[in-house]
Amino acid sequence: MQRPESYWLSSADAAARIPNPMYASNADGAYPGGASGRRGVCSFLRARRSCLAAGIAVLLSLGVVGLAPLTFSNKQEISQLLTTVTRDQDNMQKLFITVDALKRDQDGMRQLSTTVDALKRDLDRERSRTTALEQRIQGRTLNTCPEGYTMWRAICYKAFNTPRYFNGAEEACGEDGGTLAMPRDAETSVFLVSLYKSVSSRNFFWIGLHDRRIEGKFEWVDGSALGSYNSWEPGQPENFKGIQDCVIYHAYAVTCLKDTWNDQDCHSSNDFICQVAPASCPEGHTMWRGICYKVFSTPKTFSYAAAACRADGGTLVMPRDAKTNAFLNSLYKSVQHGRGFWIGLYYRPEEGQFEWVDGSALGLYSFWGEGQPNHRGGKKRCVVTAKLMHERDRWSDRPCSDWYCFICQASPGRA
Ligand SMILES: [Ca+2]
Ligand SMILES: [Ca+2]
Repeated sequence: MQRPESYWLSSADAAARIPNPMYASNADGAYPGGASGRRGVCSFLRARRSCLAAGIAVLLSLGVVGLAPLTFSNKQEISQLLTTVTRDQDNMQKLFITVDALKRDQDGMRQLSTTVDALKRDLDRERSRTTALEQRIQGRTLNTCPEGYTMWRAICYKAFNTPRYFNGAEEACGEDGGTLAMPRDAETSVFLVSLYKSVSSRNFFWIGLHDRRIEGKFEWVDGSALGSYNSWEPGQPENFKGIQDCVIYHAYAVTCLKDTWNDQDCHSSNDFICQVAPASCPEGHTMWRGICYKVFSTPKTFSYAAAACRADGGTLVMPRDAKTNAFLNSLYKSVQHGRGFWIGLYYRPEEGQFEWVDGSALGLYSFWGEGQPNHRGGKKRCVVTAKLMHERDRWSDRPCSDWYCFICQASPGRA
């Protein structure tokens, strides 16, 4: 419902009649009421509109004039600030990317480190396996036969096709450190037959069996009785013409049974079979190419080291060729990681040359380090295989009074 216009007007008038402190200080002093009052207000506003407008204009212009430079510089700063913030944001993003990448790298490094650790463990395992294998190989080489001999049940045998009397054959076997062969069982007998057949199938071969002491009482050359086993050809031994006291393998026979025993004249010339106990090194020694070696880990002066080797039945090592030299280095490294070891080489001023401890000359082979030997006539007269990084296992002359580990060599013994 629309209100009548008079209501609106009267409301406006009522509003106009409310005293306003803002204008209380006006010169008019009071507000006029009713229609005449409304007119008063309008005239009042009209009278002052121009003044207000002018005032506002002045204020605005003052504000514009005063603030203009400020706003401009702020804009610049804000713009710069915005640029900086944007740049910083970019940088932060880059930094985050870098950090992520670094984290990934770190993870990668951790994985790599784990892999390296695993590889190290593998390497260690392989090393111990290699060492174990080397020890097994060394263990095998601890029992070796002389050249040309074949091992059978822990004894070395060799068939010689250089005919000798029984005594001569015994001597030949003795030169190899053994005796004529003593086949005490069927298996060994079978082995010996195959062995001499590789040399000759047409000869007789002496074995270490005889009845030289008491006729008909056969015994082995080590003095033991024949025992229960024998391989006599039927009808043997018959001591033909009363002069047959030594026994052969009948390798070649037309009318007789081949590869059986027969007594023969000891002064007939026949091939022969020798047996030798395998060579062995004392405990703690390693055999290489028929020589026993041992690393001594307590450092001594050259002369004390040489004396220790003599007490051990040998000498300081004399590596006369590259392979022996390399073997000694590997042997040393298998037990020691020190700065080197004495070898049996020293300078003889009276001879003006280096000699081995057995009195032999140095020879053609040497393994001197760079600039070595460097004090021939001075204090440095004894030789080490030097182990420092730059010395690379090469020979170097040092004062004989220095303390080094050492390696001794000795001949293997036969049981
Ligand atoms: Ca006889
Ligand atoms: Ca006979």
